[in-house]
Amino acid sequence: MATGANGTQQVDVALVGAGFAGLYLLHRLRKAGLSAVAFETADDVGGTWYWNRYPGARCDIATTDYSYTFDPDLEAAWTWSEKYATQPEILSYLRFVADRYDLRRDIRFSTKVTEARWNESEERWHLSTDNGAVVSCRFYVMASGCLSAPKLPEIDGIDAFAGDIYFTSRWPHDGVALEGRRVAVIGTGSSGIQSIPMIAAQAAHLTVFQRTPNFALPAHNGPPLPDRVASLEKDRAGFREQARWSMTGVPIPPATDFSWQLTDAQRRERFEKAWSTGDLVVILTQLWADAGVDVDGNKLVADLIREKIRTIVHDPEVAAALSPHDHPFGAKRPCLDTNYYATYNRPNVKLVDLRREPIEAITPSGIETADGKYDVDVIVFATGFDAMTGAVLAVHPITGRGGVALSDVWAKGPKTYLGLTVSGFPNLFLVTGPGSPSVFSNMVVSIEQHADWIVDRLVAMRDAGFTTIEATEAAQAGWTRHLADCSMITLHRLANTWYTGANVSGKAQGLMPYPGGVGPYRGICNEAVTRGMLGFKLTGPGVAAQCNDGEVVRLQPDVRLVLNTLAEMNLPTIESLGPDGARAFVTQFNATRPAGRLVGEVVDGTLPVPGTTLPYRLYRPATPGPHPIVVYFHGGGWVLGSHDSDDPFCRDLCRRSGMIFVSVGYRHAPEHRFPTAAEDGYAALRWIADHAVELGGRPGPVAVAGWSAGGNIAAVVCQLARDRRGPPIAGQLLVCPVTDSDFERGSYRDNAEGYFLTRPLMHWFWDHYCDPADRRDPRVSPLRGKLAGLPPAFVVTCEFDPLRDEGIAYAEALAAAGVPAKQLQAHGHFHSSFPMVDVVITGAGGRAEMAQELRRFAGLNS
Ligand code: NA7
Repeated sequence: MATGANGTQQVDVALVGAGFAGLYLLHRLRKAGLSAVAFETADDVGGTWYWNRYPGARCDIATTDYSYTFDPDLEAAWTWSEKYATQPEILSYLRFVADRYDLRRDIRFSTKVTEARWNESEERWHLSTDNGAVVSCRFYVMASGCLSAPKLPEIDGIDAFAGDIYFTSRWPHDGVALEGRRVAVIGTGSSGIQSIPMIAAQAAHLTVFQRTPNFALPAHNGPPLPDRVASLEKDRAGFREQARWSMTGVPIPPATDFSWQLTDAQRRERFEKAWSTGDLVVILTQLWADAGVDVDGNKLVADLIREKIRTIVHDPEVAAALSPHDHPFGAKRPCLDTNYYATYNRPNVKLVDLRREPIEAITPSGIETADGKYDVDVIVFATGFDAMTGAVLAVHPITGRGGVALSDVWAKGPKTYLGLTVSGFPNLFLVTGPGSPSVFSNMVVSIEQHADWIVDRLVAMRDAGFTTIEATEAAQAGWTRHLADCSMITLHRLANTWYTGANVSGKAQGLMPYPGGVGPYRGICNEAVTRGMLGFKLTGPGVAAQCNDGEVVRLQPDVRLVLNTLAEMNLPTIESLGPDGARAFVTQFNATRPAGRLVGEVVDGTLPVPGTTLPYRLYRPATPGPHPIVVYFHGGGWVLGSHDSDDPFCRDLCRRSGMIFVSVGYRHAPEHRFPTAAEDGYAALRWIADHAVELGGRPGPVAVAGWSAGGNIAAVVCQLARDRRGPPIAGQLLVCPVTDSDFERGSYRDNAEGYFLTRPLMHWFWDHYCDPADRRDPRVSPLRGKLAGLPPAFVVTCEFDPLRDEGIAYAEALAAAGVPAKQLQAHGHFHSSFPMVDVVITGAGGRAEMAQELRRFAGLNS
């Protein structure tokens, strides 16, 4: 650290905050030989644990996991007294860490940075403060937390109140005497739910003003759980490494069974076990795999929690008011409590439901609602924070390149690259910023990951002679899109919460934390580095500038996971297995999938076609019939597949569309070459259409659908039905169809390798099915057929699929021929995305669109 001629303090790195993030950063920077200073408005370390001193404040991630992991000696030197430590104990821990590593000497306490400005010519940040010297730093790091800017309560008349007002987020250090007093608490998030039982035990009377009920689970606090401590102590390094690559930052592998694979009794048993465990990560991830991603799977959990609330709370009206119905469980931060619901059985506690009687004003004597007047001596606001962006923007104005303000760049919502950097703001880093897992994770694990990533970059830059680093616009735009893709997996989009900015009036709305998981996110951050600092521009005096522009993730998040898993399995190529080997592989692969979701009825049967009979599987919706029929053709390159392989897809579309699906087991190549599959398909279509009523379906035109080679057959049978006078077809759903035998389209080149369906595999399929001389026949290349007069079409293509361009070409050619043809060009998806129903969750929107189009074909209301 140096002082310049004008009294300016010169450092390599300045940072804001002396909580978990700031302390670890200081330690790492010092070890890396970088000079650093941290600014902290408080007069001591602790960050969120310095300020949030309200009664009952505790962590809600178990202390075995809510600890630094960077130094095993530190872990050995500290023992937590409880499973969930109190605020004073966590604050003691952070003081212990600050002392142990002698960090205080680099912290300027009671100092607020009032402005940060990037100086273009010096390529340094200039910081003004309200206490002491101006600072010039090469790098500036916001370690200001996610929940550090309290939200204003937005209620009229606060100043008029004659009693005492307290905020949970700014609780007085010497406590508040509540004995004998009438207290109001406004807010029932974590802070309210933790403090209400404690306040109720002290106050003469407590009135809780609840706007939105929240899900809370008993913490069952006590000593640290012996089995967790034992598994940590058995293999500390392994335990920590597992946490770093887990989804939540806590090494508990998520459940893999889906709710529909479990009986009511099994689900209840799992729930009771989780309830008695008292662990948010357990209840959020251990019940069934669809609890966090599917509204039906989620409702099963929510119903069980609401049942618990009814059991605990004696007054049914109060229980009903405490039961959340407006958001899926987990979409809003659930809380861990100690006696929260039971507190409402106390005679001195009253719940006011603000949905029924909104607050009108605060008066000198208390709170007035639409229905009544509540006189109190004390009002406690547990009204939350301007989360994530607020924690950065509220600190001070930050002005980047060209005098641009971060508040302007983020006016319509935060934009970051990796949640770590912002384009236009060189050498600025955010720790657990918007766009990173942050509050969706064990914060300590995410903080350590960010601090390590930042310091490692600074060291690498120093070694290479670079002095500036800046995210590119393209990388940032790609990350913003990836974040939006990820947000489609979870149910967070269905709730108004501080995760989405909905709790602050006028704030831009959108999911801010990264919901793609801690481990996958860590992999992506590492990948940006190993791919040559992808998405960053680096410059320095005397070295050539480096800019490896691009997007680090272009695939949908779950597609990325699937492809990475497949790549790690190092499987032989399908074409190397021979047809029988490939079929055995597909069968074995399918056996590992979860059973498909329930539909009304599944019937296996056979149907006659010239020369043989074919198997079929019929899926009937659970709703009253008769239902319109969809004739479905499975994928598998005319060589592989069966109604088993596409079973989850058929079930999903049957449920969503409310239509009968009849999946046809047409004959395969190479035993039955072209045109057997097409002719089987046509004959089966004819038979199904003729027997619609016997099959329990609605008479009249059927629709056809198919995926991949099945999409090819579906397209072909539409042409045959037109030319052979029937049967009438209501519409065709073609999902990633083969439509042509031209292997030179761009998508064949772009996606030749790496996306499971490869160019060599497509050649192998074609060679087995069809002689080169026959490949221009419209019965295998429908794009080369006559297209006028065909039924309306919905053509779905995927970005990372060799077949993408021929699908698009078919849709365009249909439209040009006057056929109503709609398209879904699914970005970030691969050839198998849509049939992988329970794995590629991001395909759900596309599947919903397909079902809607099928209903439209059938003339059903959408
Ligand atoms: P939260 O979770 O944002 O909770 C704030 C609560 O205050 C919530 O129930 C709000 O209701 C309520 N609130 C906010 N403004 C008002 C007004 N104007 N009138 C009535 N009620 C209001 O903050 P916490 O401090 O409890 O917890 C933050 C995080 O810290 C927590 O999730 C953990 O991660 C730790 P709303 O839901 O907006 O209707």
